[in-house]
Amino acid sequence: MGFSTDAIHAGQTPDKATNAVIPPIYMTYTYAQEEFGGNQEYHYGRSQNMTRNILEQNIAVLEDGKYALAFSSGVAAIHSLTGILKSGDHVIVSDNVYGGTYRLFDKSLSQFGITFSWIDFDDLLSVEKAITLQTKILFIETPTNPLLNLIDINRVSELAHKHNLLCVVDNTFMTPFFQKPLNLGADVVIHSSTKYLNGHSDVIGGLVVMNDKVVFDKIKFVQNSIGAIPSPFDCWLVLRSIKTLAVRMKQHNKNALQIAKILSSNKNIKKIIYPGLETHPQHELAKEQMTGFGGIITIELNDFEKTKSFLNKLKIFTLAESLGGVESLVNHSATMTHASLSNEGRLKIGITDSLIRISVGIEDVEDLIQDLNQALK
Ligand code: P1T
Repeated sequence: MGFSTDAIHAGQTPDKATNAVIPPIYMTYTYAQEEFGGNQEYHYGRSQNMTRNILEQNIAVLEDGKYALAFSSGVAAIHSLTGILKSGDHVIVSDNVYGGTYRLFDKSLSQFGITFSWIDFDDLLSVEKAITLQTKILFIETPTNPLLNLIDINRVSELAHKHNLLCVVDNTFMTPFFQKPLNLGADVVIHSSTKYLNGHSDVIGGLVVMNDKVVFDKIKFVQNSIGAIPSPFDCWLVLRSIKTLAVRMKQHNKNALQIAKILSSNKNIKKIIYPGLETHPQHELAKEQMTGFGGIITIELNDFEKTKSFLNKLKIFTLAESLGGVESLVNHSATMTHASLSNEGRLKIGITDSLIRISVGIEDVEDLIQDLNQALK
């Protein structure tokens, strides 16, 4: 099936009770036991919920995976994945990831004896050198948040498998519409479904997709043990939103590419990063492992004062954390999404105080261009 056909139908047969075309929101947390000691599938809502299961089946198909699990947020998905580790285990992470992922690993999980190395995955030799007998996971985001560095999923997966490790890819920025990490060799895909998958800035959610039953069983056990599950209503909203994922992603991509090209020649911008521009150092890799370039553009202005004034002058672009919604947002990474990194840590990877992440929405592009131009002036 084509992507949109799957997005609209996968996992969703008419409801058995009424033939409802749209899956119902199974708003129940317990299920009548047909007989004492019986062996039925549904017992308790933390363990099983039909609306959640449908969402899980849907995203598994879209990512070309066998199994999926849904969580109450993207970080809950990441946390549950790392719940399969034990004290003493080691994870190698790309040096630029979402600030909340950094905080979870560096400030929270490290307290439980799990160790993390932060490496630039452009240099796979350094990654290999950092592997120890305790290493269990290579964890990457590509493109990274907010610097839009690309990481070669194929090569990282090969390295992971050479050392018997799991290659985990956070695919939030691309979605399976533009990038399918499992087909490039990755073992596990992570999503913050809060972003493009839901796309309407009204749900917080996370998803994990994989092919290996052993890994699935372990994460499912953690999901049930810690209870980081989404509500049936949130699952239903994400399912509904995924039906339009393809049309939204095409428009995000089209708008962003047009805006990136125009901003490239704006003298008030010191640096512009967008994988769809030929000036992006990994533009060739972008064309190889992605089928589009996404809706995020990162720019650097000349100084902090001009950055503040630019952010305050925008009218359509809203200054807010998050990305991937139909409405355009701007984010000041240093003080917002990546505030949990130290000043030095941010500067080391290139998140300066003049860096702005633009999430290009699907409004009329002429309005977006005009808004950016007036604020840049
Ligand atoms: O917010 P939550 O649903 O928990 O998702 C966490 C997360 C995971 N992975 C990536 C790549 C992300 O960008 C995020 C969340 N990011 C933002 C809130 C942001 O503004 O960048």
